[in-house]
Amino acid sequence: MNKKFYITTPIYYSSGKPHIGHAYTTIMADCLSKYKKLIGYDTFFLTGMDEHGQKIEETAKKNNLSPQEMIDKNAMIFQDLWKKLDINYDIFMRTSFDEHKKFVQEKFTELLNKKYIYLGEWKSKYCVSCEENINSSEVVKKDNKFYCQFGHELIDKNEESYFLKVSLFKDWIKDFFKNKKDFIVPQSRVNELVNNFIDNDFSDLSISRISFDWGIKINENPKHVVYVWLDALFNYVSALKMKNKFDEFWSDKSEKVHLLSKEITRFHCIYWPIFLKMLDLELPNKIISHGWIITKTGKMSKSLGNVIDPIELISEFGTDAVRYYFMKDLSIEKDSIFDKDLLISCYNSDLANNYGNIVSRVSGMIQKYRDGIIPKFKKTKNKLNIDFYKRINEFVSKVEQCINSLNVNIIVNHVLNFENDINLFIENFKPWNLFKDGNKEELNEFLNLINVAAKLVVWYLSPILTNATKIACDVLNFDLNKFNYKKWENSLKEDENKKINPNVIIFERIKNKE
Ligand code: ME8
Repeated sequence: MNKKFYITTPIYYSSGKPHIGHAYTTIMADCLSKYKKLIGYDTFFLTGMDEHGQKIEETAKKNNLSPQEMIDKNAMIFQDLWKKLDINYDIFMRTSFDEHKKFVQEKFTELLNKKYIYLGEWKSKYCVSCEENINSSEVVKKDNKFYCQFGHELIDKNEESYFLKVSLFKDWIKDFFKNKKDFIVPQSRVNELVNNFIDNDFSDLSISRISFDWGIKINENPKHVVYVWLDALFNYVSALKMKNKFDEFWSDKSEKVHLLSKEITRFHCIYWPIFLKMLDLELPNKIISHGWIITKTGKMSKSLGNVIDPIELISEFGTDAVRYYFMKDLSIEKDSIFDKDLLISCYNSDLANNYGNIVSRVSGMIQKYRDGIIPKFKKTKNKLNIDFYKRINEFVSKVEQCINSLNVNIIVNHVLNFENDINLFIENFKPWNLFKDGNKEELNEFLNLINVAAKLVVWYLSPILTNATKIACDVLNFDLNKFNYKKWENSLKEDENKKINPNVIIFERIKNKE
């Protein structure tokens, strides 16, 4: 039986259009899902929309739409972007699905029956934009008004509410973090969570609202709707139930990973494990909390007018360039500045000069020296060939380790080093001299080796470069699905007498505008 891998993005708020931050997380989840598939895992990839709550209700009203009209419209806009970015999710989850609503209601009842829920009075400073209570230590006061750390104005809440007894689990969650060191990536976020939230006023969580009704009604008391974060987090499990994949992908045998950025780490790392623990459900294995994409003028925000539209980027540079740049240049650990000039130089150096050039050189040399036919494979004693043989083995031996690190930066660097070594091998081997001297056997072996090396590059970047892969496979006459990277040596024999096609330019260099 294949190993299982479940990856999720956050389900995005349905109150606005997607921007490059949403695109970044979703591309990363898509690549990780495709990488795991590449090494033989069964995968399930979830993305979707968070469609309830006060923010959605208020935004719809401002736009003269009903909440349902707005969420339907925005779900289509997000799905359209994912199509343009070649995102292959297994479910586009929406919290307005009836199955999800029923699931949340059932879990609420279960928590009520287990006596983890009580009715009380909720008094708090609340951020509607973040849909979050703000602790007194985090409130920013300015001109007698109160704001959250992101500059959203806070409102005073004072209403009847159900509470979840999360405070009972304070020691449990701290121990959990202590014992499971690799739960949160990067680990530097753990101290932040413990100091800012767990050791600082960790009180029971208000989990219902009565001041608006765009949410999931609580069966036992329908004037209350479920707090949007409780509703939203449950989607990760309700979606699997909907698709009959729960036993397969939420079991202790499955690797379950949530991908998100740092501002919502608290909900995923503290509250979500506590909800699951209360319900005796499996916990996720890992939360990857990446940094933010910011611009040269700071964090993206509508009011600053510096929001970058992913659709414009795709139409300017193409899907592959956007996917590759995001995966190579943006970091999980820290915030990264999005910069078009960096995208262009990354495109030119890595995609046009390296990837495209390797496919082109291999095809060109096989055309020139062997009329486009891959020669018979025979081992010789040529030292450069022997060393390169070892280099391929070294590359292949680290593939699984790199993919299992779940860090696409590491994966890309691994292939970049290999690409550099392919180019170096060609420069050192000087096939043009052997061709002139008529040294057939060593030249043939060289052509066999660079053909398989190019195939490995194309194979290894196929989860990121969804369009270029098709073109490169066409040029190299390469069927990705039949390729077994661990048995790469077999293809030296299998490819004998195969016809390589003339090269086409996969990535045209972009000229800098200046
Ligand atoms: O928080 N840089 O939804 P959301 C990198 N509905 N990633 C960014 C980003 C940026 N500048 N901006 C957004 C919500 N993201 C909730 C989630 S999950 C049960 C509920 C990405 O629409 C990043 O993944 O505000 C971040 O965590 C997410 O979008 C927030 O999306």
